[in-house]
Amino acid sequence: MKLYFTPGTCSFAPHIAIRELGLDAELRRVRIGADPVVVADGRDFRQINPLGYVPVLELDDGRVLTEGVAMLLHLADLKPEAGLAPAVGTPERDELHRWLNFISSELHKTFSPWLFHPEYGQQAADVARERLAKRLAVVERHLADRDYLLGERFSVADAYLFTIVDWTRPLKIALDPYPALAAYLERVRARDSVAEALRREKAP
Ligand SMILES: N[C@@H](CCC(=O)N[C@@H](CS)C(=O)NCC(=O)O)C(=O)O
Repeated sequence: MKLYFTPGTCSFAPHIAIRELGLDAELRRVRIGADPVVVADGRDFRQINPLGYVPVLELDDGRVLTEGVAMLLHLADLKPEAGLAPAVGTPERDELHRWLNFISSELHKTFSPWLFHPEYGQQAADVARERLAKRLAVVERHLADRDYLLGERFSVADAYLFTIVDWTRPLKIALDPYPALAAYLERVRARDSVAEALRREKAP
């Protein structure tokens, strides 16, 4: 399989999942923006994803999967024994879906684009920061008495939450009001999968 990625973006979430599962994946770096291109060959990335978004996962059967959440579930289900997603039909699986959707619609799309695109203006950024604070407080309360979103065990929702909430660093959003979340980020950052994914994304 091939993962189209851009360092520092949401494509880091499926990359963490790939490393957690020890899967063999070819990495294809993309330069996103107005004219997104696949760095290696200069191909117009919109031929692969018309919206120009990373991540994209090209599967071995030739299918092209867009949407990070779909990728995370696909990857986790390749190796159910790794426990990155609870079994279908269980209450824990419902929790996983709930968190993946929350991260995608309430966190990811509040950070991005509103806090990464100055052209939307200061008012949009202020509103986004306010909305984000309420949503981070929800996560903070949830993590107060558990190590990971689903409890004891790391799941693909953690790969996604870590990736998105770590954007607080470049955006200089202080985590003082969220001590459990801050500790959680360091817990996830310490995982071998995260270090390995970072190392590979930095490789030339
Ligand atoms: N709905 C997509 C959104 C992906 C997305 O927002 N990707 C960002 C990086 S985090 C991107 O590629 N942005 C490029 C752009 O806005 O032109 C998903 O969840 O996979």
